Amino acid sequence: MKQHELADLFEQTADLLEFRGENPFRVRAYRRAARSLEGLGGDLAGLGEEEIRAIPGIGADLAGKIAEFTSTGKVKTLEALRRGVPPGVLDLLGVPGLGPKTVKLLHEKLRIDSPSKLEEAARAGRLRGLPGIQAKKEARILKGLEMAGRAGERMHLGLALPMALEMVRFLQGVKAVSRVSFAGSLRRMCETIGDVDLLAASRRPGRVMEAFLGSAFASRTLAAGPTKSSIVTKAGIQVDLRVVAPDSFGAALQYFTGSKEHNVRLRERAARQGKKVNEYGVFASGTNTRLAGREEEDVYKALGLAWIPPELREDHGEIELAMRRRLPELVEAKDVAGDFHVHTAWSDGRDSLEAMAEGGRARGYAYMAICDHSRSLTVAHGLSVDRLRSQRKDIDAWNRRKRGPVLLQGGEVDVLADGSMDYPDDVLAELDVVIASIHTGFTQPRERLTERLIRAAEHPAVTILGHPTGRLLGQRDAYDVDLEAVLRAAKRTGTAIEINGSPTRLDLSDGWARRARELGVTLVLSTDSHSVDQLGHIDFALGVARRAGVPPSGLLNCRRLNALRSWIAKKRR
Ligand code: DGT
Ligand code: CA
Ligand code: CA
Ligand code: ZN
Repeated sequence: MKQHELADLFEQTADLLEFRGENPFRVRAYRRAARSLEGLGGDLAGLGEEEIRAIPGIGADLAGKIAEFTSTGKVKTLEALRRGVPPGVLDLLGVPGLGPKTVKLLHEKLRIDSPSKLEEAARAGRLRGLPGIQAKKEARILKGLEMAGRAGERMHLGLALPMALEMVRFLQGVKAVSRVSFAGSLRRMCETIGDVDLLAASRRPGRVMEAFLGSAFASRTLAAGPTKSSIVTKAGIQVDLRVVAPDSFGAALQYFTGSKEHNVRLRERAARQGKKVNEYGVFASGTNTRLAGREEEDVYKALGLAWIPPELREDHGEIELAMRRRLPELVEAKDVAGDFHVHTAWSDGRDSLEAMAEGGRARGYAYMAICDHSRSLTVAHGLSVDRLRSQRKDIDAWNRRKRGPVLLQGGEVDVLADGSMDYPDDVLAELDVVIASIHTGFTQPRERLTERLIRAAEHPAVTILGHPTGRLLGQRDAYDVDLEAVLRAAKRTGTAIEINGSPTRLDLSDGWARRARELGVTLVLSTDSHSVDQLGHIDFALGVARRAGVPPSGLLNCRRLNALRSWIAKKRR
């Protein structure tokens, strides 16, 4: 199955030859060979010299290079060609939408030899006026650069998880596949993901690879081997697929879920017990007898451990806890009785209050708090006191229909610059739930911001502090606040702290959620939904809570409605 790798190599060779202005016939020969190889079923390694020569577009010269590649994994003359151009030019050739002719032109006319220089020139408008480059082409180049830049960045769960699930479903439909899972940082529900790791069990790995590489997901092949391949999707996301024998599936799933640090600890433990763990199974070191491998549970059991949920596998003491059978009871999706922090079209949500309620109903929620923005947040159509009271009528009307979920009227009420709330106390008292959030004035000094949040926590009507650090993953850091002091204030005042499940926030982070738990602060999972589909973001909040070791008893969402109401009332008394 090396032909995909080889096809990419030939394709790159054609680009390099074209960049150097070499004979167009040679360029075309490489491109044609690359296309033939891509279209080839079966395994190249099994073919003899004669059969290789019979492939359309492969002459004696290229057949020799293929033979060299299958035996040594590289082609010397092509490597030399690559070494002959500045490394930045190779990067330029990899920018989506930028062909070798344009790269050559840019290099000759403007001495551009790296993506960063190209971006600079494009932004300064220096590309225009080159033959064939107008505003439209310039915009396309900038877009391509942006995509190329993103390829190296970490992505958030909202992008990675739906895509991985789609690929898992696709692989489940492949006949040769018996089991599929995603692994790696995604299975551990890390807040950002470097690449997506997929694992499949099959007795015919070649078939699986063929289906995967030929699927609509793969826009570019990075590596193609008999049991391991890597592709890049159109969105620039790298996906690794490994195929293992069914009786190694559990061991491989354990191995490729990581984290690396967790696996190192596990191997150390195994060594002390005279055992060996790898992606094929657990073995007795002396005799090489296989002790486990088919199921992940068995792998842990063979080492005298309880199965450890993937979210805890970060070498934060979980192996010790598994040994003593003291792992925390982690919250599960079924424990979540409702969502807080749900926006509707009354403020800046996309969907109507009724649609959001129906969405909660479809999720089987017992209750849901509608928390639209407060009056000063005009950019988000924050509700005036009058509109807030009109909304109450809609909420009452829904509740009279006696269709679940019970709606609570809440508000996401802005904490103003001085720490006071954006509605008067008598209005706050009318609300069933109050989330206090900061949306303006992030740049206040640390003491002011900390004071501001503590003052909000001290307000008797405030139930929850919303997205407490204001961070936006990859865009905006947490604001400068003494979170430890805020958490202590939350504990002291009986205020809950939100774990905001919006994949661009995940605010609290897992580390701070763990700290909140240690301090005995009650946490709340919420989605900050602005549309029905975003109600699904509860899974990401769940991921944070599980990584933080939070049990159902630590969450406001896992209480029955009556218990919830009395918890809220207690602070208000
Ligand atoms: P990422 O992709 O940066 O978000 O993080 P991971 O954890 O998904 O890392 P990745 O994709 O490089 O590898 C997936 C898993 O494979 C990793 O969590 C543990 C396992 N793994 C990878 N390389 C090694 C290694 O050198 N030693 C061990 N023990 N495990 C490894
Ligand atoms: Ca990964
Ligand atoms: Ca990987
Ligand atoms: Zn908000």
